[in-house]
Amino acid sequence: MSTSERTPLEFVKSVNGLEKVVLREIHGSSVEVYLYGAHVTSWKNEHGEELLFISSKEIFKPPKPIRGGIPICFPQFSNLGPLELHGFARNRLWALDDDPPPLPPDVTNKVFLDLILRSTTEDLKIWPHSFEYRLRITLGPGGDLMLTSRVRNTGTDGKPFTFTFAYHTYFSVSDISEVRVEGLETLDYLDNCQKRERFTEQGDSLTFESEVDRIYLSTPTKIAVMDHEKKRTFLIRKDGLPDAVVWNPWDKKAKAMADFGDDEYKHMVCVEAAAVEKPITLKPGEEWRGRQELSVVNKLLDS
Ligand code: TA6
Repeated sequence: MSTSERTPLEFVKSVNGLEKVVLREIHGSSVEVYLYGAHVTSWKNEHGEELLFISSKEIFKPPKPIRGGIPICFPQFSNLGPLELHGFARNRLWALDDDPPPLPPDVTNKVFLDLILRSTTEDLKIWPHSFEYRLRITLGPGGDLMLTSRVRNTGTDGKPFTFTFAYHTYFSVSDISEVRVEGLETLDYLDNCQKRERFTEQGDSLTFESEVDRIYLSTPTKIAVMDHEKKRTFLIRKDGLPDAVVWNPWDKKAKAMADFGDDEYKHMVCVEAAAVEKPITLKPGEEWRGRQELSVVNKLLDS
């Protein structure tokens, strides 16, 4: 069924003429998505409270990726390959996907948007693999936000390709010193602050007192981000994405980023559903799916 038949979507010309799509749910929650990067820049609950962080220094000027929201890191996470940091999907213009192949049935009153990115001649020069990347963004009846990615190898050269991936979600938090991440206890992680050396998480939960930039490996499918000051818990459920990246730049790195306020590190944390340690390989005609579901409750839950 086509996007236009199914969902009451609003198209808005935004900063610098960039187009964004607004999804609204009858109870009041909403999501905003830029076609530039298929980038979710806003997710609000039924009371209109913003749940994602966007930098006040963001200028929405391609080819710079948007700082905040949910950047899509594809086909490369970080600098783990020859491409620009986090790949190119986050700074390409995506198109509406009018006739996507069906996905497993959803609850009927969900609002969703289907976007597509195909490799262009220019992209093939820097990453010589033909692909079709379909992204469905769904706002559930309770205000839950689901992102489902389907990547297909459309190459005719008979060759497989390999990629790494992350939904680089920036959650909005009241004060980073009041935040705890649960679900990563006892797991191994690669520490980006220490040359990606491998460590084992020792704490009962992860708290923040300095820069954190870690790739937790083979994590459970459910992770909780608790904001003690707000008495709010974000729940991340993921599928097809074994790893989880946790990032807060802290003060020094925050000051070094032109598109990030000096004190904004206090009000964000990235917890990213990812496939990093074991890159995904697709043979011609094969498809990969990676799904993240975000929900929020206004109390402190156990993960
Ligand atoms: O996901 C964490 C990370 O890879 C960090 O190392 C940090 O550099 C961050 O992403 C932001 O990357 P960006 O390219 O958006 O500046």
